[in-house]
Amino acid sequence: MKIKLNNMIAGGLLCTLPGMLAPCGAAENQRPNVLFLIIDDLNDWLSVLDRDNPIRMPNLERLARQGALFTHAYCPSPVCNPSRASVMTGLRPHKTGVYGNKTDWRGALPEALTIQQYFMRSGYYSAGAGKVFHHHWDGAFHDDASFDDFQPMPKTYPDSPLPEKKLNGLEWYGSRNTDWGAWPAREQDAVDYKTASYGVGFLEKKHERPFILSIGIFRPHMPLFAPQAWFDQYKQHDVVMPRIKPDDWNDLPSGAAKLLKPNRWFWKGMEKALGQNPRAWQDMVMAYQACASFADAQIGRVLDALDRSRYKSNTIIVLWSDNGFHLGEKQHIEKFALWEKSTHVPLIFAAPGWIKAGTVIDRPVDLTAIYPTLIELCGLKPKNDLDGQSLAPLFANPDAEFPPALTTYLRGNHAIRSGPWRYIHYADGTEELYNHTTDADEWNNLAGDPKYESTINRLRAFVPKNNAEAAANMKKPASVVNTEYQPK
Ligand SMILES: [Ca+2]
Repeated sequence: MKIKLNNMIAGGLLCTLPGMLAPCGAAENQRPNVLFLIIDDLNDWLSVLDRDNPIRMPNLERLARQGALFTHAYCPSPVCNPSRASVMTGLRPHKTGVYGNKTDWRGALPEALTIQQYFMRSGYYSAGAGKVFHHHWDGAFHDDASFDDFQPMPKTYPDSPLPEKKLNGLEWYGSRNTDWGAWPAREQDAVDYKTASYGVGFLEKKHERPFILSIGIFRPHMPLFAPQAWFDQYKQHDVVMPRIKPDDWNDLPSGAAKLLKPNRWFWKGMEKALGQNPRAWQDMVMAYQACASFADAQIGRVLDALDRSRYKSNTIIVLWSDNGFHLGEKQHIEKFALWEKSTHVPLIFAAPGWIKAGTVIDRPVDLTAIYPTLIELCGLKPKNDLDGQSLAPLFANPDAEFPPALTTYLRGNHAIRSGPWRYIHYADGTEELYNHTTDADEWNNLAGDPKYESTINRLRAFVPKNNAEAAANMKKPASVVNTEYQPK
């Protein structure tokens, strides 16, 4: 792999890793900046991962062309809070007990240094906006210690259901969490527009110190609201729908049913809604696609600002989504599962002059690799208590050996992604095995077939033996009223 040396590292003291150059020991003001881009609930149905996929993401495609695209990246946990806590602390859920969306991650890990804190202690200025840590209960899960400056998210939904939803007469739409539609009227009023604008404004200013800028885009998280222009990109009559096998649940073990039981409210609600409005599912899928493309456009505004800025050639970019999202696949909507749709996410690194533009890495990896990778890319002192390992060997050689991807949801439930295989081991000992070479939809559970015994034995060895007790949940702040539309 040929690496072009440019002004990003020309001023630093160089050290050579296999196939690459790193600014090791560079003085603080010569270190590269970090643009840390997070998208919420963005799944893998994206043009950046496969040109045939229906969700158009031109700005993610452009970023991938500038750096390294991981085609098989997986979240450490398929839900916001444990995934973000794990990525940002570099610690896996089964080590910390941070398993759920209500777990008080900072209370459980008072001493853990987040990526942002570690960079701050290394001389960086940390700025951020939007949804960086879990955003529930009006920012109760946010971490002030990780930022010198932060712009929180404004409200992400309208005050009441949109007029056309009232006309439909669907009671189910009364929950703002399951709502969708064209809103707000002006793009500038959308929450993610404001978050991206913070990033644009930051990049237009001169900064004396190297910085880590964290931009957390909220869409396509539910509720699925985006301005009308993004709906106009998708035509209702030919919206591409997910593939579903009617008897898909027949070969699932008890562990899957137990894990999913409390989390199928959305699919059940959709089944009910379809009785009243046969287009409800299509409408929802189209809204997800519109919101994802809107998120892409906001990422594009930040990338444009970086391209125009003085930081263009000395900023490392990493983009990731905290978890995937089912749009009906496996008779499920939302995340909360250990299947491909809940766990497969986009991951892109770009570092001008260092990572070869257009690198494609097919090895399965998980997002606990982000923390040690950024440390290595920026030449900071290694941190030895992180659970993941740096992706640097894969930038140099996309076929290099790398540990399988591990995803955990609630205590004792794990998924291993290795080569073409997904192996799931539930807390009750039951299992699933899928071969993605022949079954990308995960319709045929191969666990229990004696033909795959040696494969399962090999994959089972990667399942953690010790699972931390669940850490305590956060107490809901008294100021938080409810999550439904306020009655008029
Ligand atoms: Ca999420």
